[in-house]
Amino acid sequence: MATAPRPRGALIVFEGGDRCGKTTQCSKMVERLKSQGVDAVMWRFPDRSTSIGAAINAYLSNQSQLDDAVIHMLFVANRLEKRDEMLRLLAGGTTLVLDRYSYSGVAYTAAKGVPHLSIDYCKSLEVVLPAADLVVHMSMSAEATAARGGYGEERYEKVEFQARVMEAFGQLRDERWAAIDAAGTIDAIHEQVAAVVEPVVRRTLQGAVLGRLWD
Ligand code: FDM
Repeated sequence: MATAPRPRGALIVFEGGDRCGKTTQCSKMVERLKSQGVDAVMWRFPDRSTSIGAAINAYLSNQSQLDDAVIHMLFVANRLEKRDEMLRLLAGGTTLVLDRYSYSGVAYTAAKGVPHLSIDYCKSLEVVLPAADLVVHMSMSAEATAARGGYGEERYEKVEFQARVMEAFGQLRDERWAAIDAAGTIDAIHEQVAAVVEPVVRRTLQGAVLGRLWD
């Protein structure tokens, strides 16, 4: 008797401004899924471990200057270089939990207000990437994140800029988005996150089709 193909994993993306607690919530969610027997891994974008990621890291930590279009392309390339591995993992049944993805790419660049780097243009560069099954948007005001420890160390951690990023995120919102108020305790936020993530993971394991970004 032929064995049924292994169901694919879910692509769960966490998005939000700097210092909103995404990384903490991503890792807690992965641990929870694993404890339920779900094969899950966490990735971060930018992936600073590659040579493209090292160039991005130098830019973010103000050790280099780059044209806005160039740094945008590097962020895109940093995702494209991981595309094959993402598709392989998802097809093999692993759920990927991403700390930022293309939505950050589009929102942060669009927030710069450079006319030739519009939201539509930025989106068009990444249509070959898989769509998220769920975007967990950790929402918090730019002022509230600015009050958090370590704020201001990296290039984009400025209140006025972060407020424009929030606005740009608002324009990317679609039916796959779930907004979570990021201002509560870690455990309370985790319960809200789990309540939106778990049904999507279950649905995906039951055969939901993997889409393409922005379709
Ligand atoms: N960022 C992140 C972008 O500008 N474009 C992107 O495509 C991505 C993935 O880089 F300020 C910005 C968002 C943030 C910084 O910070 C990365 P973290 O702390 O590694 O998430």
